[in-house]
Amino acid sequence: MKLSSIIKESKAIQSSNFVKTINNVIDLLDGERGKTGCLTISDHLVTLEPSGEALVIGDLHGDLDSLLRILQNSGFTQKLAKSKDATLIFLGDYGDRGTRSAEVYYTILKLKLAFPEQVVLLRGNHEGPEDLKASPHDLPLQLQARFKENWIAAYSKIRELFAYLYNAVLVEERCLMVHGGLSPNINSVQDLARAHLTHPKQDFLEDLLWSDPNDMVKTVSNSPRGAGKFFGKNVTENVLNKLGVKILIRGHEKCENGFKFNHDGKVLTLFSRKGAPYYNAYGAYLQLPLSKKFENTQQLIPWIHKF
Ligand SMILES: [Mn+2]
Repeated sequence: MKLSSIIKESKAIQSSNFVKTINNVIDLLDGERGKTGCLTISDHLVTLEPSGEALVIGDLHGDLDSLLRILQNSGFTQKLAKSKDATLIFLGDYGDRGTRSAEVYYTILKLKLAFPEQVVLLRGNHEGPEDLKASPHDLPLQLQARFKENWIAAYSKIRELFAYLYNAVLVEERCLMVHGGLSPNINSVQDLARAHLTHPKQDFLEDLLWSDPNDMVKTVSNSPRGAGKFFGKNVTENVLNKLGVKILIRGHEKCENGFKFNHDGKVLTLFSRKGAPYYNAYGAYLQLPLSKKFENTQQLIPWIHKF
């Protein structure tokens, strides 16, 4: 697998091959059950063995250059090829806003196909269910400009893919990773694993994809996003406790420095893209040693890389 050829391919790909690639990933995700390499899959929850290293990448929103830079700077595609306990985790929000949405989707899907047991694709709110569409959602326009009259096939196939993406990653006794945030009534790992099945009766999926930590909120309050909630430190402590983990790693919010802490360091936010329309000064990603136990995300500073 050569990263530079995938990137080159992603810029030249036709609608039919784009659709074929998505189909291959849907088949792959549909068949993932139980133990597969270092991953254990139950419904839409991935549990990771606490060994080796994970590269964690936050929101990309159509920023292909940052994705390429992160993979090159970290040397992680070589690590994936060399060692089975290297895991690449994306926190969701691959498309919309940036101009290279199709290319970003294509690249992450090719990485999943190249290293099926080592790549985890989480679901972001921009990959949400039909009744919770993010706005503005310019992916359809980008696909139209890109694939002309064949754009509808590409768009309906990628919407089909969204329903197969994972809700959360759990590293036992260590950390939880989701795109957005926590739901106050989550009691068990099954609530995470089955959130897409209990939606919309329960608000678990909505909160995992949409919610934001807030330091001024005690429990929960309404979110200006129109979906999800603001959740307070009490919710973070309660839910992490119930899941038997110490810290939460998530994306979803623009960070001026590429990352930020909330809830006295119990929550780390990563934002891994730059440029329009956010214009944050830095993007950031995390290279996490999975065996180490961290009580607080501020202890992760040596493993957070800014660019
Ligand atoms: Mn988001």
